[in-house]
Amino acid sequence: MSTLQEMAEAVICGNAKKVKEIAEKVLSEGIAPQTIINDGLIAGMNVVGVKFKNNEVYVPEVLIAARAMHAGMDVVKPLLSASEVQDKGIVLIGTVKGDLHDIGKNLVRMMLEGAGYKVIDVGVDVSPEKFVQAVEEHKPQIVGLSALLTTTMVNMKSTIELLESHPVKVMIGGAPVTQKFADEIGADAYAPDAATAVELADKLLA
Ligand code: B1M
Repeated sequence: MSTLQEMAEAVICGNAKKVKEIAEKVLSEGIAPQTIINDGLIAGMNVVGVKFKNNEVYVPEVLIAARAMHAGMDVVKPLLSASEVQDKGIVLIGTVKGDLHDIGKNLVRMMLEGAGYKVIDVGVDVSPEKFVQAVEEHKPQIVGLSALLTTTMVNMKSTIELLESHPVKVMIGGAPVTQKFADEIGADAYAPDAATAVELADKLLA
C-alpha cells in the first residue's frame, strides 16, 4: 500500500494522529500538497461518504473521520501557494431563519470540505437577507440551505426568491424536506443526506 493510500485508510478509521504524522512525512519527502489533499485526504473522505450513504457507518464515525481529515489539512494547507489552491468551487451553507439545528448542516459542510470544496458556513437562524448579503460578499457558485422544522422550511422559499437575481444554484436538505418540496419552491437540487449533497454539488458545477 502506498503512503497516500495509508493516509486515506487513516482518515477512514478516524486516526487523526496517524494522518498528521503521514502528512508531515510525505511533505518532507517532497510530495506536493495538492497531491496529498487529493490522493490522501479527499480519497479517504470519499470512501467515508459512500459508507455513510450505504449505512455502513453513522454520524459519529463521519465526524471522527472529518476530524482526522482536518488534522491533515492543518499540516498541508499552509504550504499551498495561493495559485496551488484548487478548490472545486465555493459553497455557502447555512440553516434557515428560525431554525437552530446544525448537526446535519455541519455534516454536509464537512463532507463538502472533504470532497475539495471551499465552504463558507454562515451558521444557523440565517435570514434571507443575510444569505443574500453573504452571497454578495463571498460569491459562491452554490448556496446550501438546511432546515429541520416544518415551520422553518418555508423560509427556504423566501430565501430562494430573494436570491433569484444572483447567479447561484441552490441546494436544499434537512429531515422534513423532500424532492417534491424542492421542486415546488424552485430549488436546483435536493439532497437527502450529506454524501448525496457532494454528488449533487459536483453535478451542479459540471
Ligand atoms: Co429539534 N426537533 N427542536 N432540537 N431535534 C427535531 C427536528 C424534531 C423532529 C424532534 C421531534 O419532535 N421528534 C422536531 C421537529 C418537528 C417538526 O418540525 N416536524 C424538533 C423540534 C420540535 C424542536 C424544537 C421546536 C423543540 C422545542 O423547543 N419545543 C426546538 C426548535 C429550536 C429551533 O430550531 N428554533 C428544537 C431544538 C433542538 C435542540 C437545540 C435541542 C437540538 C439541536 C442541536 C443542534 O442541532 N445543534 C435538537 C435536535 C438534536 C433534534 C433531533 C433529535 C435530531 C436532529 C439531528 O441533528 N439529526 C430531531 C429529531 C430527530 O431527527 N430524531 C429534532 C441528525 C442529523 C445528522 O440529521 O439534520 O436530518 P439531519 O441531517 C441530515 C439530512 O437531513 C441531510 O444531511 C444530513 C446528514 O445526512 N441534510 C442536508 C441536512 N441539511 C442538509 C442540507 C443540504 C443537504 C442535505 O444541502 C444544503
